[in-house]
Amino acid sequence: MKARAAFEMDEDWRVFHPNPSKPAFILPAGSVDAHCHVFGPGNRFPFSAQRKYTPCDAPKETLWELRDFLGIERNVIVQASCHGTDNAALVDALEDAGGRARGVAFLDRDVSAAELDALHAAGVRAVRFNFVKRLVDGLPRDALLEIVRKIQRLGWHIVIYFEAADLPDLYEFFASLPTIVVVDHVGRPDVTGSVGGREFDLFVRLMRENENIWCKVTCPDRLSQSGPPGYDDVIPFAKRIVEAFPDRVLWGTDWPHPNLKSHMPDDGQLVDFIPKIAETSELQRKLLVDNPLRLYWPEESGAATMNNEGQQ
Ligand code: 0GY
Repeated sequence: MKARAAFEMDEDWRVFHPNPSKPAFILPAGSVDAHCHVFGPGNRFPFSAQRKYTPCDAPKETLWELRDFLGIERNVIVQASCHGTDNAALVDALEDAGGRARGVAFLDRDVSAAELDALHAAGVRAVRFNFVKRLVDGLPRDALLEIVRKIQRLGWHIVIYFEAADLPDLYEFFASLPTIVVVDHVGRPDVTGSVGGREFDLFVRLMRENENIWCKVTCPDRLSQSGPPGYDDVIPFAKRIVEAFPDRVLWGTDWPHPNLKSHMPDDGQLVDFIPKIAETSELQRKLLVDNPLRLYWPEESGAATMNNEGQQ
């Protein structure tokens, strides 16, 4: 039998919360966790040789337990950089989910049509481009565009991860992308700056001028300086986006919270963050149910269907 690699998580790795609290906020029926990950298990799905961190195992079974405990109905599982472009753990989770999960993959530029078809059949609906330098060695833009050309026939969209300080350099490239584009983690603003300041205004402008650009209002735990339980300093940033673009926002837990060094969030508190940034039941329904269904389960969505340029 082929020997499997044994992985030791990084010494400073923080393992996900062992027993999150029950949230006070009751999620509406049909809520989607639109950003979460699975890691390994490493002895079954080895981590990438190019990875920048070695996490703890975070298997699909634990994700399903969290889903059920929090009152979530579906998941969008995002390929994490530690698995590189080997999407096997992601596909395994999607196949186990009985239609209740969709996926976002990492791809090589030479990915074949048959590989894409297999990913689509498993439930993948998007490709992720990561521009966070500490996490990946970036791909050249012509490679990204080659991948974009390949995914368009499947109606997939693009998920981008970048830090706000890098947006000025990336703005025109992002604005030129032809599909729906979903931005991770509110565009990672520096929340010690002003919500009406130049840096965050640039991100708001990107969304205002490009109706195909969506945003995940995720990871207050990752963005906050004031910290748990309330993550109060992140509220104005996420709320501004939810109120300005109610039909283009998504929410997720980010479980198992890769690379957090300051603390490990209680996932129940992350659910209780939602009504602070989406104050009405209509905003909450769009954020948690209507928008993710329209994007990831359009065949089940009651809303008008969209082409993948975001037009209804
Ligand atoms: C996240 C955040 C991070 C990690 C990754 O792919 C990844 O490794 O996304 C991070 O370290 O900021 O999206 O979960």
